[in-house]
Amino acid sequence: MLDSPEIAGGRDRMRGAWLRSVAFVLCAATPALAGTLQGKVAVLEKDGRLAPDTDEAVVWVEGPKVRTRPTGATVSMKSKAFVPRVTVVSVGGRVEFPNQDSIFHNVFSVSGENRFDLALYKKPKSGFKVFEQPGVVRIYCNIHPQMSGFVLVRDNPFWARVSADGSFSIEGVPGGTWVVKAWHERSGESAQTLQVTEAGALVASFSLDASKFRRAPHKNKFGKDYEAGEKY
Ligand SMILES: [Cu+2]
Repeated sequence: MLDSPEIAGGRDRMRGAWLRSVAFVLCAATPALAGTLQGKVAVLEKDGRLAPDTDEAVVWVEGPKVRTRPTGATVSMKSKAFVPRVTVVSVGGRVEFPNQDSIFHNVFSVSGENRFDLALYKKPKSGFKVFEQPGVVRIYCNIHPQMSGFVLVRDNPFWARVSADGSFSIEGVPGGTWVVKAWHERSGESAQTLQVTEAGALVASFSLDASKFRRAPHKNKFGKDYEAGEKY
């Protein structure tokens, strides 16, 4: 016997309700546990003054194994400076280094496994480096000792630039016990343990001491002192 259209329709509605309830139970059994980490970073100079370049601080969460598609970035060499001075990319991220000056620059780094040397070129040429290791990469120019910058390479998407007012927010931090770090060029890193045990808001605030920072001369790519006077 064939069902009447009314009975068949009622059965479909019941099946739909049943599937929805199963879906609800599955979601409840495996909640997407993730927290939003928010906080403030105070970069303190001598006399407790707040640093004017607080927005060059970065906060990141170490530990979660979550890879994303590599993100790239551009760091220009302009008016004998790296612009921007601080850049964050993911592992596998490609950073372009266009020279926008009419003089030669030679960007290089001797930071561990992220070391590289793009040799000499000037406007309009560019070079690039793909960063494969997480870490803080210090970049210099082999011609101009005053040129310095940083590329921070992260192996998960849980990082944030700090705003000018010191605030930051990192969404979707997975459940677990992690190390959260705040970094600024003149203070180095500060670490805290972060436990994400339930979805919702997490708070971490950092006070970074930049008061003892002294700008010291660094070596060129050969590990030697820079010669006085610029050759290019
Ligand atoms: Cu240079």
